[in-house]
Amino acid sequence: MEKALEEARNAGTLQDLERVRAAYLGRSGLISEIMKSLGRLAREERAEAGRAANAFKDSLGKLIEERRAALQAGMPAGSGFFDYTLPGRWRGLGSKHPVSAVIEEAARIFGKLGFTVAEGPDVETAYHNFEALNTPSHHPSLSPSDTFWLDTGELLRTQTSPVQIRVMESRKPPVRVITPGRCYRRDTTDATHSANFHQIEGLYVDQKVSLADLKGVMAYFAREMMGPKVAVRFRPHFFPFTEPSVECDFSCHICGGSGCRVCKNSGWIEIAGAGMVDPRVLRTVGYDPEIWSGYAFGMGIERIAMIRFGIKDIRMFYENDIRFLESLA
Ligand code: 2NL
Repeated sequence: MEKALEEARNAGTLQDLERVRAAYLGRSGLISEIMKSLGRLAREERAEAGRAANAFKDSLGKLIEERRAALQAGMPAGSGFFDYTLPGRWRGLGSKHPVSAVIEEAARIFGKLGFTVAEGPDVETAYHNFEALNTPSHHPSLSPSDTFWLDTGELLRTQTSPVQIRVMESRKPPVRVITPGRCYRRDTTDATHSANFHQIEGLYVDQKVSLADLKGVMAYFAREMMGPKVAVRFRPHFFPFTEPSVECDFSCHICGGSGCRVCKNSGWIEIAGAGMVDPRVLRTVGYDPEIWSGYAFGMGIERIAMIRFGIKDIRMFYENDIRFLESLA
C-alpha cells in the first residue's frame, strides 16, 4: 500500500502516473485482483478486507488525481507532455512615451550647455508658485477656476517655476537649471488643452546675463530639437515674473517658413514664453539684482511632442491606447 502511494507521489510525468494507476486501480490491477480473491475468505474476514481494499482504492485514487493536476499545471492544457520546441509567445514591444522622450532629449540638449535637471514637489505653497514669482494675489491665475487649491491652503503647481525658486533659495548664484515636470490647471479638456500637462522651464542667473544669451540658447535648442534649419524669433509679451518678457516662435520645421497646415500658414510656431528674471524675483530669493541678472523660459512638453511627432490631439498622451504607443515604436 505504502509502495503504491509512494509511486504515485513520485510520478514525474503523466505517463508514469498512468502506469501507476493501471498497476493498482486498472481492470487487471492489484485492487481488482484483491477484490476477486475476497470470495475465498471467510465471511467476517471478507467484510474487513473489502473495507480496507476500498479505503486504499479511494486514497490512491485521490492522490493520483492531485498529482495529475499538479503535473498538468506546468503544461499546455491537454498536451500531456511539455514540448520544449514550442516557440515563445510574443508579447509585443513597448516604446518610450513621447513626453518622456522630449524630456530626455531636452535634458540632453540643455545638458550640453551646462544646465542640470532640478525637480520639486507637485503640491506647492502659494508662496513658491505665485508670490515669490511676483504674481499678486488678485491675479486671475490664482482663482479657484484656474488653479487646483487644496484644503490645506496649498495647491497643485501650475508651472514648474516654483522649483526654480527653491533652487535659488538653496544655492548661491550662478545657477543654471532646467525643471521638467507635471503641472496642473483647471482647463477644460480639448484637442490642445489638458488639466494635466508637462512643462520644462529653464533658468540661468549669473553676472551680465542678457536677452541675447537667451536668444542664442533658444536657437541652439530649436535646431537640436526640430532640425538644423529652424530659426527663432522673439515677440514682446508680458509675464509677472520676467521683465522684459517675450514669446519665442520657431520657424516651421515642416514647410521651412513658407506656410502649411502645421504652422497654420504663418510659417512660425509658438513654442516658449521667456524673459529676463524680474529684479523683484531675484531680491525675493536673496540675490542682489545690482550684481546678478538672469533669463528664464518655459514651454509645454506635450506641445513640442505633438509638433515633433505629428500628434493631433493632446488626449492621445493620456488615454493609454496601446495602438498609439505601438505607432511610435
Ligand atoms: C509661460 C512660459 C515662463 C518663466 C516661465 C520663470 C521662472 C523664474 C523666474 C522668472 Cl524662477 N521666470 N519662468 C519665465 C517666462 C515664461 O513660462 O508661458 N508661462 C506662463
